[in-house]
Amino acid sequence: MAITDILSAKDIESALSSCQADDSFNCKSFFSMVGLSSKTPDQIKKVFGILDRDKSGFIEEEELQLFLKNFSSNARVLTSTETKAFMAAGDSDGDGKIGVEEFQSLVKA
Ligand SMILES: [Ca+2]
Repeated sequence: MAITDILSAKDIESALSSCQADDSFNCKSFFSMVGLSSKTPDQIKKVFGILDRDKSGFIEEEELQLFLKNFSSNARVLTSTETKAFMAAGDSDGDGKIGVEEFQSLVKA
């Protein structure tokens, strides 16, 4: 299962080029540019499964930091400011990690 099975390579390229500079990443804009916001809950769940690298059922902070690398291995890691802001946006129950339902709500928000 590759991320390009769900998202278009062209959209991924534009989304990545929009946040090349440190601290320019915004999860809402990224989800929209990459075309994820318009996907079905099931497709969003599949993307979640890719982001959850250790298959723990949650996206932890270390995985969030590597978020852009799931779209291209050459992409940068998120800064700690970006990672914390992303976590704060998605972690609605405050357990320090993002579950699949939290991720689906964040993407659709
Ligand atoms: Ca995980």
